Amino acid sequence: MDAPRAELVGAVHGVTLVVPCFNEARRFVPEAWLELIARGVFLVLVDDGSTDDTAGILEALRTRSPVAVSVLRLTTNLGKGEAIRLGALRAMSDGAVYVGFADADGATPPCELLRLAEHLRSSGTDVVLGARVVMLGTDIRRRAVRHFAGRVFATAASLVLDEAVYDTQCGAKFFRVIPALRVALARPFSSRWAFDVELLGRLRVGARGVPGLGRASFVEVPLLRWTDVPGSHLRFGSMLRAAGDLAIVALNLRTDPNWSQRR
Ligand SMILES: Nc1nc2c(ncn2[C@@H]2O[C@H](COP(=O)(O)OP(=O)(O)O)[C@@H](O)[C@H]2O)c(=O)[nH]1
Ligand SMILES: [Mg+2]
Repeated sequence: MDAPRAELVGAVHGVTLVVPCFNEARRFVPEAWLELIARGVFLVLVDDGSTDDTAGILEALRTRSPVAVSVLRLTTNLGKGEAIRLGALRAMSDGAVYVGFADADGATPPCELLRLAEHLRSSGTDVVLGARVVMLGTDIRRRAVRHFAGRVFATAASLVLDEAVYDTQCGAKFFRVIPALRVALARPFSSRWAFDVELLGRLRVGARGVPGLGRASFVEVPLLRWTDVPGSHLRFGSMLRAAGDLAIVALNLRTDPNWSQRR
């Protein structure tokens, strides 16, 4: 069966995509990111303390496209969540209207990233999450073990967030730059392995003087294509730690003074 076709939509302005990169020299394909740049997307490439040639590869892309690409280099490995948080802070201080993030391995193709960004721009919602829903008409290639582990995790994450979220862990997400996002990203995540859930929770509860986002501000958009690219850094132990992190996120949310007032 042919893969479903998703056309590249026209230019989407004001979008900066943060790409966390940890030892991605072999999986980072510059051409894919150039497709996004050609559509007006800005990139913040975060080298998360890589020890391979990631730094050189990211710098080469920046040299090819110095206006659209910036590189943030972390000297030690801080983990995906912190890499994304620091990249998003950079994007926001550079004036991004919408900030997204996507995995460096190209699991979500450029046309799908553009479709998510366009959905955010045109829909009036504040957060758009890519969802890897395996159904007729989609081409979602994920190893069975990751699929089922992901389903268990997403079910637990939904309980933690008290919201039915199908896929909290998809690497492709876009956010409107609004005060709730700024406060959600203002301090480091307490969880290294469940930071996506922590971020969604922070957006729901807000902070003093900044109301959290209501349920209607979030939408999940099923992806037409997604591929589990070989060479993952995630180990079985990380999955176990993610479960522990979820418990911490749940506790933090339940003890937040704004939790009971969320809309
Ligand atoms: N696992 C891991 N990924 C990181 C880290 N820092 C950044 N990343 C990035 O997170 C993204 C997802 O990584 P990957 O290993 O493909 O995880 P998977 O897709 O969940 O199997 C990639 O862009 C990585 O480069 C880190 O410390 N650990
Ligand atoms: Mg991956």
